[in-house]
Amino acid sequence: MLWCWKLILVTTWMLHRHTGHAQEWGDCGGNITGQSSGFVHSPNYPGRYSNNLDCTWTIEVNEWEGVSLTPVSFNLEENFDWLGVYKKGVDNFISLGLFTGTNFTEKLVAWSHTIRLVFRTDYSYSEDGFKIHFEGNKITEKI
Ligand SMILES: [Ca+2]
Repeated sequence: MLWCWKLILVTTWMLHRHTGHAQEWGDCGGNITGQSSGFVHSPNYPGRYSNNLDCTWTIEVNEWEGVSLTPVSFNLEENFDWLGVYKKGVDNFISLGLFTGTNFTEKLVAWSHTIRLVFRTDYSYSEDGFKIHFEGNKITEKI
């Protein structure tokens, strides 16, 4: 019966790719694989996020692609709540930036098919949080 499940999984995967249906992830962290694009947002978005959060999302697109991130909205308590972006290196994750306040970069392109988002909030005060679009893009040339 295993082949049957595999068939269902592959069919589901193909349907997602062909319809371009944008899925959204809003739990505190998770593993996102087999998606060419989608959205990640802070828990309770567009409402305010909670205090003392420590959420990690790992996003993996196709092996020959790099992940690009584009903010839809971004608003964290400046200097106290942070979103870190990391790309997968050979044997660890390498920081691409730490973002706070409303200062997420316009577009972030990682030359890696696996990236990690880490969202940490302190013990008091919160803002509306973030919603970020991710997409796998073919890496044609490394400059
Ligand atoms: Ca806070």
